[in-house]
Amino acid sequence: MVKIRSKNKKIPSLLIIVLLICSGVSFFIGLKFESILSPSGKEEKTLEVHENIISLKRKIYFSQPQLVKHKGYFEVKAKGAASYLMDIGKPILPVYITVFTFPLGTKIVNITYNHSKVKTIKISKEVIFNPGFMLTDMRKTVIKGRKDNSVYNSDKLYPQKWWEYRIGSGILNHNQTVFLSLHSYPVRYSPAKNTLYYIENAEITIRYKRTNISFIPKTREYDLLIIAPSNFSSSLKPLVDHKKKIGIRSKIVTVEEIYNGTYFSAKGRDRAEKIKYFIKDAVENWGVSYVLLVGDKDKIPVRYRHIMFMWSPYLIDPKVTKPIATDLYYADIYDANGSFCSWDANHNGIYGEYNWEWNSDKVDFYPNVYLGRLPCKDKKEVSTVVAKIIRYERNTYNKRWFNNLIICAGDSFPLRNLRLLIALLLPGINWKDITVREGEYVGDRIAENLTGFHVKKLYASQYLPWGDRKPLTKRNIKKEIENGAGFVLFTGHGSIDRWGTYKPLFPLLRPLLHGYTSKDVLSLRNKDKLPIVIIDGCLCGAFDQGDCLAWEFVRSENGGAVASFAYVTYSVIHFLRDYVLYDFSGYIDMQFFKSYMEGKDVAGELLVDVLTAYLNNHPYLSSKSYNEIEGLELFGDPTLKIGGYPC
Ligand SMILES: [Ca+2]
Ligand SMILES: [Ca+2]
Repeated sequence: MVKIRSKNKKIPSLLIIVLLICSGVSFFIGLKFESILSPSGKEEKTLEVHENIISLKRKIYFSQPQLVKHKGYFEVKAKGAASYLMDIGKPILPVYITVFTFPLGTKIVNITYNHSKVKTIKISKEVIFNPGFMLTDMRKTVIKGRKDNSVYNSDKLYPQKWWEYRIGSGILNHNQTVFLSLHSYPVRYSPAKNTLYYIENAEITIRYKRTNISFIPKTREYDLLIIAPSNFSSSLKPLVDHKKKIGIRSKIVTVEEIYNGTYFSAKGRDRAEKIKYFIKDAVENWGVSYVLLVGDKDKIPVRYRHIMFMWSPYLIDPKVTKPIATDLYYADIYDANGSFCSWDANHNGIYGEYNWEWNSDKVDFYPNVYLGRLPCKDKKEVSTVVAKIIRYERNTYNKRWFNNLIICAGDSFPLRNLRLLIALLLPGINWKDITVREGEYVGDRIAENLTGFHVKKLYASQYLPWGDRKPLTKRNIKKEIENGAGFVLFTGHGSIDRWGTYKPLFPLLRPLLHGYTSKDVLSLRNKDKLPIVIIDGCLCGAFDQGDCLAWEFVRSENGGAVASFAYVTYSVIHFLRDYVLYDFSGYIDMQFFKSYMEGKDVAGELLVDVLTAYLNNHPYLSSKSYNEIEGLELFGDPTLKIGGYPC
């Protein structure tokens, strides 16, 4: 964002700053983090200040659409597009993203969007549609989506507008921030007229003003708020002392103190809401930006949100529409206006509704604090995890083993299913051209983009035990983790206590016979060579339903992990070639490593960066997207310095 000074109303009548940003990114051949995940395109920025209203102008340039022919369809690509419209059954079309940030308290007055002359291209084949996604629950695979004839038989333009925007409030570099994410659709499609309509540039003008509402804390007394039951306090003391030496000022507040109103008067309709109001008070009065919840669901309540997950004519499955736990509730404190975001906007006592018995609550989603949970059930677990965190931060720096990344992956959806699916849904398309081994595809893209790491690929497609890819066996996973690694990524399918994936063509879960389980984690003896574990797969973080795999890694006494990221809920992935990377868990896997490479090396900040990027970069949020956002949990200390501190 362009910073300007506007104190005492002595504002220059006209201030113009022009910036030129050129980001000529290569796309399509050699997919890079930058081209896949970043707002991009050539831009010009201008800032004008007049009276109390500030006008921010930005001109963005779009590439001409490129058509890639398949037998039956065209794919529409655009150089520099940050994302694609991926609505199920509807045409896949490029999206450009432009993100603006302002201090929270800013009021957006209006947004105008002036685009260049509309040009047309006649096309002889239809634009390819998104045939669906897969659920990464290992117990069942859901395929959804057919060509949406309400779009394909119509002469109306898809999408309906040239642009849309999303606004929310989150945290950026410890400051409460308004994110305004503007999504341009420079190519629109009329199927009945066989015509693409496109624009070459657009000038965006955002008019905004500062308000006198400040979100700067009254004091900067503490950095980290630790919320725990009172009997955990003594076990957490060593963590507070350790953090103090580093310069992170921590405060333990017990849930009893919150409910009793010891520090701030207790507000809220139930215990979870009281905790959330307390976090808000701690942010505003103490300057807290990190929050660590210590305790399982019986000790620190879990907020359940209500999303009709599979709301479609094709499938309504009660198992996936039950309320699902989310700790993002505690982190998303403010909406874009700076008001408390209760997650129950319609005040019916049911939180985070989305098409839930026809109701929906307006939820902001952007996290306003860096939050993690250690779902400990007793003091012993607290002591074990605290000791691991302290040893990790003291001993990991400059260790060679940290520079290893282990990627466990396979063909998340074996070809057996895909051939059938593609034959059914996309007649005329050569399946070999468009399907990939999802997990390994994502793993390879991460490996290509990551610098400074030695990547150990454990892939289900491998038979031979040499080369840079080794077979995905329990023995190899154990061996590599015990050799030491900074990160371990599992990408595939999951359930509460296990993760797994498939060999191409073989529907048997790998590693054999039942996937990688909690029992396998307990057998690890990697001691202080503790990785950060990222598990992409349904439910591996379902801490509300038992000892989930992600928590097993962290609470393990003889090794395991120092922190883990996993889904409390269901997760999905696309299966069309590079589109795997543009949404859902494929996007999130990539974004973890992109954010880390960009310097987000504190666990809670890494998670917030991933979630914020997801929200900024996805114009269309479906119930599936909400699962990705709300389901992603950090099991660990949000202030954890990844890679440790220099001694
Ligand atoms: Ca509600
Ligand atoms: Ca928020």
